[in-house]
Amino acid sequence: MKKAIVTGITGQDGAYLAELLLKKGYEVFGLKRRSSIFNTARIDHLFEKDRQENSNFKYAYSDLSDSSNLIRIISEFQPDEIYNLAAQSHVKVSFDTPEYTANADGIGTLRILEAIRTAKLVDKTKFYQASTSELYGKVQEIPQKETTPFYPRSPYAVAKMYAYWITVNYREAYGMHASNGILFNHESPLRGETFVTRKITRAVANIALGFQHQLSLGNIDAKRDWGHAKDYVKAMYLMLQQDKPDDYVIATGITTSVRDFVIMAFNHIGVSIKFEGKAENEIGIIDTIDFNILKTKVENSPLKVGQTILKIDPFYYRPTEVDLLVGDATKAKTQLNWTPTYTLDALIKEMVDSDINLMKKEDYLKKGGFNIIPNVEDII
Ligand code: NAP
Ligand code: F7E
Repeated sequence: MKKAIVTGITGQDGAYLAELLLKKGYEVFGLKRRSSIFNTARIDHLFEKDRQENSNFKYAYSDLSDSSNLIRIISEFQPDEIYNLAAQSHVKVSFDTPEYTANADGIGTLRILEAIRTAKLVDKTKFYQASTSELYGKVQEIPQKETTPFYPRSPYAVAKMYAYWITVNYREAYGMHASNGILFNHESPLRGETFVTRKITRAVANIALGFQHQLSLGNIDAKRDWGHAKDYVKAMYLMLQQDKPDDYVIATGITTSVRDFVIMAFNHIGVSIKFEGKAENEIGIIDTIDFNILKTKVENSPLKVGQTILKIDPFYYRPTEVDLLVGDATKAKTQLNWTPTYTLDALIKEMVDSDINLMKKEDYLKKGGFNIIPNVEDII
């Protein structure tokens, strides 16, 4: 039985990757940092048959800032594969916490690589680094591929740039099987609520149900290449099954603006939007409602034509923005035999439907109701 360590097990990708590896018969050891509240919702289902001695899914407390802990865990578990998914992964937050982001996202990767060396597992343990399309930042080429020069535009991207190159360096210096997946944005119903796609699909659900009146966004003209996280964790797994380590772009090759994502998400519940005004004064207003569609999603929705459901709030602007990302995944397609299976339309449908169901659940309202008070919504 193969053994894998997954850092960032409580995150979106950690949850999907753990599920995939368990299905493939792996023993999975998830690493989780301490939290003051329960935050294992994304992986609780993996524990179902668990808290039993013989479960293939276990986790331990760990933090990328703690090398002795990483050395101990890696030495004891002797993994065949390590997937380093843990990170302070929010680009805007990295401008507020640049030093912490550098420590966790940059030096954290070095700590794992050094732990592999210290544990004398250089020839046994294969390593995956969660690199990112944010490395391309102010893009030097369209579309971006493995050979496109990097131009990071945030403390997050600069930290990830260190992690990218230290992974390459340990591969070249020590012959480690260490690979970078340069993943473009990938989303799902499990996406963190403060990333733009989930913020939008959650708002569509809340607005349709009458729990929230408006959605506040920053730069809606930014363009991203959005795929489904389920497809992207398969690519991570495939990289570590290759005879030789390498670096791969994982992307759909299609770019869409945040504005168009909003339009598509509302269209899914039968609502079309028109935009008025410019820059900070731009607003989104309900233009038409197809009640036949809306009724199938939310009965008795209070939505009305003419209602303002979107406003621009400069709070969400970034000091330096990444305007456009679109990836060329030809190398992954030819060498890993990887292809994305979800269209953006299918991804949005899944996310909006999932959020409507989530918001409708009475127990969710009782437990997490504070999350959907409009004023609180404004800060994410
Ligand atoms: P995510 O949902 O934000 O999950 C990040 C995980 O890292 C969480 O489990 C988080 O724990 C953990 N973490 C944060 N700081 C830590 C620390 N100091 N020590 C240990 N664990 C820590 O991110 P994701 O979307 O799953 O992304 C996975 C990885 O891929 C990240 O490295 C991200 O930067 C990278 N990436 C993501 C995308 C994307 O579009 N999703 C694209 C390219 C690269 P808590 O649950 O306690 O916060
Ligand atoms: O922003 C714009 C924002 O935060 C996307 C992370 O997983 O992918 C992610 O980073 C775009 C940006 O993702 C809001 O300015 C407008 O242009 O969803 P996001 P991101 O910054 O692309 C990469 C590949 C990673 O590696 C990261 O870990 O949307 N935008 N208004 C907004 N963004 C947010 N979050 N909130 C807004 O209100």
